[in-house]
Amino acid sequence: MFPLLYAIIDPALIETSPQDFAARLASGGVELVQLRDKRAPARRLLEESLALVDQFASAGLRIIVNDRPDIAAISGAAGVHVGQDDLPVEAARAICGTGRWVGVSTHNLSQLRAAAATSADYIAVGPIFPTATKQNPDPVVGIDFVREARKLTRKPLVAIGGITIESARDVFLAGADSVAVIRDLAVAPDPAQRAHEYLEVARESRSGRD
Ligand code: TZP
Ligand code: MG
Repeated sequence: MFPLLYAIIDPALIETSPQDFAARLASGGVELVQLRDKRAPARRLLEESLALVDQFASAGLRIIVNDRPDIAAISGAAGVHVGQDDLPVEAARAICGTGRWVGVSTHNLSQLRAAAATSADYIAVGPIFPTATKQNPDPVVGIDFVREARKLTRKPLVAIGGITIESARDVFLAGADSVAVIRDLAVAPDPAQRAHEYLEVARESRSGRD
């Protein structure tokens, strides 16, 4: 089963190091983490990714690198996440191989259909709600988009954008396999506890759904 919570670490939003934050998330039950550092030059991103992979890969935490298939592969990460302006899925696949995940972001139905026809291991859809985390976000797609997306693909669907612990249940009920969360984890007084709450909500809502 695809991990129910996809925690994204943006070093600009946290006060501790990415490793420290990842450790807290892992203690809350998180199995999938993305390193999303838009400010880091390639070398620093590589160092950050290597540090996370070295510390957590043996503990069963999958580290996904945002934007950069080369850095994902070189650092031994579990995968890469690409957007519509990054390398296309099959180009990322050529670098990362089949042993790593390649995930892709989509923001409308035509992008979703195109992504469904690729080798992507999962498809992200959003922004579901308004978000201040992403610069120049695409238009909000709403929860109904998750329902539409669910009809179009059997690939794991990850909902992203403005998701909070209060809204997560409805997102799962609409058909998401996982929720990707940045800010609501970063600002939580206890990120481990918040992660645990997401996993509880996910299990409850999905058991009512299936
Ligand atoms: N892609 C679509 S919305 C978004 C990304 C990377 C940001 C999500 O961050 P948050 O803080 O969970 O709204
Ligand atoms: Mg990107």
